[in-house]
Parts: sequence; structure tokens; C-alpha cells
Amino acid sequence: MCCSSLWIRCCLEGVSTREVPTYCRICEPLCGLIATVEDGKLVRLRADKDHPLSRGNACPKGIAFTEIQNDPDRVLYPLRRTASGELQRVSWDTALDEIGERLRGLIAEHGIESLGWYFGNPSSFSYSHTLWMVGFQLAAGLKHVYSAGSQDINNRFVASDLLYGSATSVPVPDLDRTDFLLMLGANPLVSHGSAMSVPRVRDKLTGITKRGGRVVVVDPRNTETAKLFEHVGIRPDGDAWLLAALLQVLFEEDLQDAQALRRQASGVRELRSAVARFTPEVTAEITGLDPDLVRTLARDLARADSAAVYGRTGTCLGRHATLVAFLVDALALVTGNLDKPGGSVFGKELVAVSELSARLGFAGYARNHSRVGGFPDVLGTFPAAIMAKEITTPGPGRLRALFTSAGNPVSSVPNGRELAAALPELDLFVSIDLYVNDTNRIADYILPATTFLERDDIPLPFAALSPTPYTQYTERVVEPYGEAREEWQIIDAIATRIGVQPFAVGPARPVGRLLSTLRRRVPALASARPTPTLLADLALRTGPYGDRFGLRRNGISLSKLRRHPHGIVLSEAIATGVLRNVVRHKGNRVNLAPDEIITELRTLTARPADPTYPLRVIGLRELKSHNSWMHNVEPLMRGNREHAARINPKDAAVAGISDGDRCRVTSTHGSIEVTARLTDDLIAGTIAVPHGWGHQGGWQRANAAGGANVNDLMSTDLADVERLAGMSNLNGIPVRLDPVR
Ligand SMILES: Nc1nc2c(c(=O)[nH]1)N[C@H]1C(S)=C(S)[C@@H](COP(=O)(O)OP(=O)(O)OC[C@H]3O[C@@H](n4cnc5c(=O)[nH]c(N)nc54)[C@H](O)[C@@H]3O)O[C@H]1N2
Ligand SMILES: Nc1nc2c(c(=O)[nH]1)N[C@H]1C(S)=C(S)[C@@H](COP(=O)(O)OP(=O)(O)OC[C@H]3O[C@@H](n4cnc5c(=O)[nH]c(N)nc54)[C@H](O)[C@@H]3O)O[C@H]1N2
Ligand code: SF4
Ligand SMILES: [Mo]
Repeated sequence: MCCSSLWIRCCLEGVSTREVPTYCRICEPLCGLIATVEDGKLVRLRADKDHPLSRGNACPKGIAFTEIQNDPDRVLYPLRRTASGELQRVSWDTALDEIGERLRGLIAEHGIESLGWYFGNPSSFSYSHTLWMVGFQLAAGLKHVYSAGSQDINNRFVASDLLYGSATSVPVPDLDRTDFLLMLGANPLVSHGSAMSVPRVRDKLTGITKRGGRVVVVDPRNTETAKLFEHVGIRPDGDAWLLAALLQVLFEEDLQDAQALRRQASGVRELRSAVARFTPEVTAEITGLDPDLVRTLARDLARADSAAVYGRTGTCLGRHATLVAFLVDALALVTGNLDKPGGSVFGKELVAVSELSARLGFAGYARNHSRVGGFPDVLGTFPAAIMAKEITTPGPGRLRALFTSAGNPVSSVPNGRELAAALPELDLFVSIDLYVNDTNRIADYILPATTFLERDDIPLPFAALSPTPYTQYTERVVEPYGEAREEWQIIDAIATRIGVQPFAVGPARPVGRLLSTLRRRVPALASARPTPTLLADLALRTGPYGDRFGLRRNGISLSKLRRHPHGIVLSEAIATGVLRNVVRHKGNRVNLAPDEIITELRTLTARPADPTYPLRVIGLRELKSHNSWMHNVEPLMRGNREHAARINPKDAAVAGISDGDRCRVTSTHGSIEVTARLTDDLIAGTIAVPHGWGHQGGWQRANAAGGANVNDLMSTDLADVERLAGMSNLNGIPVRLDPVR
């Protein structure tokens, strides 16, 4: 029920129309939206002028979500594969009972370790999905857990684990106060910002230059963001060398902030000695950057009153992703900008996840190792790049039953063809999704999930990533269409059928222990069965901003948030001077010289050039695409959009390709055909191809849009998976370009 909704008009000629404030959950700014609902159907979305931070701003994707909500291609009923291979509607009870029976059989024969789960990007935008996923994983002892994180951000968590002893502590650039933003591998004008939750990010960035500050964008492409500010055209995967060179210059020229180093860090001498060989001259070939430019950049960064260093997916999908994320923060620290106003700062969590996981030990690094390849887990997940091999490699612990929720890994992980070929070897494949997508089209069951407008929500992980901390609770805006169900309910129903209770109260499991403790403190809760709303309220009220059940007067609770349906700002800025509480290493000092990193620096070598594959391919995000799942939306696909590689005219000329031609991109692992679009935006030697195209699901317009899966070019060879965090290598892959005759 939408009890917090604003009833604007009611019963107008028998039609009931409501306008309901909510927020968008497609990407990280979480822009405020107003939904117009007529007779239980969504008719329109518009930007919410009363949202305290997005203030009437939303992008075309958010507005166009109406088309997804009402898409006739959506899956609204449970589907089961018949013997003849068709998908057929079945009842929820039939689907769940059959899945339960097959799982019990598998577990009896092969143990719980034969069961696995992949959760995709949209799961991060649903607190209840994430919560029940984690609860189920912990209660069942699931090992085969994979996520979009190994194609996105797990390197960042590992870097934080090494630096701070706290994987979930990720600094954000203090955009409102900084004088200098050094941004690597991010294009927030299109992506709207990631690992930072910043509505109106364009205004925040131009605010820096309007104050007289600088924004420097390090990227092989002169992006939409770079064009507004200063562009440094680095070669793909050159970031480790650039960052090491910047540190080398700082140390050599005595520009480091000695006081900050003394106060905050350990391992300074080792780091200094490990970067000594990376002079701007030595690294120039690999970075493609003029040594003078690098020296000047180091000096400017050191001399700025305040500076923040920020890296995003462009720095996460290369071959040295963990090292790069590590050096990003090291650079902030060495210049005295870590945990300082205008620098790289640590937001306060809405729920004390970092503290809880340190105390209860549930979200860490390298507690387990994968069966195939021996990769360390990152927050309980293994690299998705090895999922296909975990299915096809015989032996104990083989992955035999896979669930995917809110994910399309055939499209999003490297070597999608290998995964697509492995999936039929599973004994059971179940997907929870809005669509028949490129992955679940061969699933045994597809279970219909609610959209974000059909469930209540609170963006738990994002408050700590917002330079202006804020939050918002939303009720569901419409009742679920058809028979769609919330993921947590589906997870709960499946868990129950194999005798697992995600949030069983009891001493055996960390979450259960925590819950028991909370229930002892709050007797009223003792009898209630845990629901996501109940748990979120508990976590919120006992969390850093919480009302402590009345002990803290201005604290928050869900009922308080319900009284602010447009969202509330929790504080004007992120508090600084908190590093000692963030860092969990002995002595509360940031470790600048963990063995893993020093070894990486000592052994760092460039990928040898291969004349057969003279170019490098990188990714590119477009304003009207969202990973793989918004290509069925008519307003976003207008103007005959097509899947195109962006190519520098010099490289095109060498390959004999003109603008608009069809061309073939080939790597050692695969080959795709796309349209060539020539542009000087790319540095020579680099081409950019968007991911998430080449559809063959149940989304008809998306299928018709054509294109190819760029991840067919990518490798899942164990040697190509980044060792420290299991990151997929999706940027900087050597390729060849040929005309298609
Ligand atoms: N080459 C290359 N590959 C990349 C990247 C890149 O930059 N380059 N980027 C990587 C990154 S950062 C990411 S995050 C991944 C994304 O990888 P994935 O998460 O695997 O894929 P998505 O394309 O986001 O697909 C999301 C799926 O969730 C469904 N969905 C949407 N909303 C909901 C919901 O509320 N509930 C449920 N149950 N389902 C829902 C959609 O229909 C879709 O099928 O791709 C990665 N792959
Ligand atoms: N419109 C739109 N918005 C999105 C998404 C989307 O698909 N479409 N996806 C969402 C998701 S899941 C995420 S994780 C975020 C990602 O958010 P961002 O990371 O800001 O998004 P990208 O546009 O992929 O930016 C990566 C940049 O890195 C550059 N790059 C590639 N290789 C290298 C390299 O080796 N070094 C350096 N320095 N740069 C490199 C690319 O040219 C690109 O400009 O965006 C989110 N927002
Ligand atoms: S920027 Fe992201 S959160 Fe905001 S409306 Fe667009 S898709 Fe939604
Ligand atoms: Mo992502």
C-alpha cells in the first residue's frame, strides 16, 4: 500500500490518479522522481523538484523507466522450460516446489557446494534483495557466489582492505570543497557518477572550476567530461605507471606532506623505494604522456590547497586494477589530502557495515579461495570470469545449480560465448529477472521480479558515498504487475524449501547472533518474523545516524524517513578527521606497503606488443544505454541508434575503413562486427566499443537493434584474471581492425 503517497486528484471521472514521490534506482545519484499512477498503473515519471539534492533533475533513462514498467515484453509470470524447449507459464507453487525438489536432490548427492548464485548490478539498488542474498549465503554456507563486482569495483574493496584493513571503506572526492579533482577512468557526465552518489554531478564538477579550482580528466578518450575540463589522454592501462610516476616525482622533489605521512601512514619508506624506478621518462612510453606534463601535474597536485584523487571503471578493468585503486588513495595520502576537507574523504555509513563486519567477520577479503584458479574471495564473491570453468570443470565442488538475479552475465562478463556454452551443462538454472535476457533465455525457470517501483526501498550503501550525506525511504509506488515478486521473497521461499532460514535467530550465524542481541534490547521485536523493513529499521536506528530508539533526539528511523518522502539531508558535508576510526590495522595507520602491492610494483611490466593486434579496445558508456538492459525502451532507441566502434581516423585509414563502414574487431579470443564511427576523441591506437549490445532475449526491440557482444573479445584464461581481486580484464585488450567487404 502506498500510504505515504500524495493524493493529488482522486476519483476524477472514476479514474483515480495519484502522484507519488520516489527515487530512481537505475544508477547512483538516485534522483528524486514523481510517479503518476492511474488505477494502479504507472503512466508517467518526472523529476522531483522537491528532492533536496537532485532538485528537479533526472536523466532520460530515469524518465523512460515508465516504458520498462509497462513493457509488454516483461516477464510477469513464472516460466518453466518444457521438454520441447519452450518457456511455459506455471504457478509460483509449482515452480518453487519443483526447484526445491531438484535442489534437495542435488544437495543430497553433491552437497551445498554444488549450488551457486550470480547477482547483477541492479541488485545493489535494492536493500531487500542484497540483505536476503547475504542472509541466504551466510545461512546456507554458499561458496559459488559471483557478482557484477568483478567486472566493476571489487579491486576498490581489496585496495581498501590492504590500505585500511576495511574492505568496505571507500573514500569519495569531496566535490563541494575541493580545489583540484584528479579523475582517472571515469566519465560522470554520462555515467552520472559511480562509487560516489552525486545528484546533479555536472553542477558539482563545474562548481569546482567556477571557484577557481581545476578538474583534470585522465582518459584515453576525450570524453564528455574531459571536454568540459582538462584532458590528459593516457594510453589504456597506463594508470599504474602514471600514478607511480606521480608518486616518484612527489618523493624525489620532496613535495610529499611529511606531517600527514607521519600522522596517518606506515610503510612510507617501502613505497617510496618501490616507486623509485617509475620516473616520468621511464614510464612515458607506456602512458603515452610527456614527462613534463606528469611532473607539472605532480607539482600542481601537491601545491593545491586541497585535492581529491578519484578513479572509476576505466581504472578497474585493466590488468593491474587493485594496484591502481591502491595508488589512487596513496596519492591522496602522500599529498596530505586523505581525510581532509576538499580531499578524499570517508562518509559515514547509514548502517555500520564496516564495523559490524570487522566485529562479526562477514564481509572481508581472502577468507576463501576458489576451486578453479585459487582466487581469493572479495566480500564473499569469486571472480565471475571463472564461472563457466566452475561449471565445466569436473570434480568435487563443481557448480551444478546456478541462480542469477538481476544479472545478464553472458553479456557482461568476459567471453560470454564460453559462459553461454557452459550453462546448458548445469543440472538446474534459475533466473530472477524482469526479462528473458541474453543469459536466462536457456534457463530452466525464469521467475518474475518486481521493478524498483513495485517495492519499498532505502539506499543503504549509498549514504556514505555522497559528498552531501542524504537518504530517502520510499514505499512501493504501484502494486506488482502480474505475479511479479520481490527478490527477497523468492530467495526466502527457495531457502525455506532446502531447510535454510536466511535470518534465523541463533548463536551459530553472525547475522543471527546480531539479531538475537538486537531483539533482546527491543523486546517488541522478539515475536516478529524478520522482514527486510524490520531489519532495515533496526539497522538504521542502531546505526551511526540512528535514533537509538529515542536515545538520540535527531536520529533517524524508518518512521521518521516516511515523514520526509522527498528524502532528507543528513549533514551538510562529510566529517573529516575520522581516519583513525576507519583504519582497522594495528596502530590505526594506513598501510602504504602491503606485500601484495610492493610485489606488484616490483614486477610490473607492460604487456608485450603484438604486431598482429596493434590496437587496444576500451569500453564506452552512452547516455541512453544502461549496461545491457535498456535497449528495449523506444524513447531511448529513437534515431536508429546502432552499435558502433569509435575509431581514430588515423587508425581507420591504416585499416582502410571509412566512417559508417562495417568493420571487424578481432582479438586473440574472438571477433565481432560493428559499425565504424570515426572521431578524433580517441587517442590513436585505441578504439572504444560499448558493452551490452548484440541481444537475443525476449526483448524484441533490443534484439532488432543488432550489434555484437564486445565481451566476446575478452579472455577468461586464468592468467588474464587479475590476481588480487579477480577483476576481469575488459579494457586495453589488444585487437586488430579489418574492413568487412
Ligand atoms: N566490456 C565491458 N563489460 C562490462 C562493463 C564494461 O565497462 N565493459 N561494465 C561492467 C559493469 S560496471 C557492470 S555493473 C556489469 C553489469 O552486469 P550485469 O549486472 O550482469 O548486467 P546488466 O546488463 O546490468 O543486467 C541486469 C539485468 O537485471 C535485470 N533487472 C533490472 N532491474 C531488475 C530488478 O529490479 N530486479 C531483477 N531481478 N532484475 C532486474 C535486467 O532485466 C537485466 O537482465 O557489466 C560489466 N561489463
Ligand atoms: N548512461 C549510463 N550510465 C551508467 C551506466 C551505463 O551503462 N550507462 N552504467 C553504470 C555503471 S554499472 C557503472 S559501474 C558506472 C561507471 O561509471 P564510470 O566509470 O564513470 O563510467 P564510464 O563511462 O565507463 O567511464 C570509464 C572511463 O574510463 C575510460 N577508460 C577506459 N580505459 C581506461 C584506462 O585504461 N585508463 C583510464 N584512465 N581510463 C580508461 C573510458 O574511456 C571511460 O571514459 O556507470 C553507471 N552509469
Ligand atoms: S541519472 Fe541515474 S538515478 Fe538519475 S534519473 Fe538518470 S538513471 Fe535515474
Ligand atoms: Mo557497474
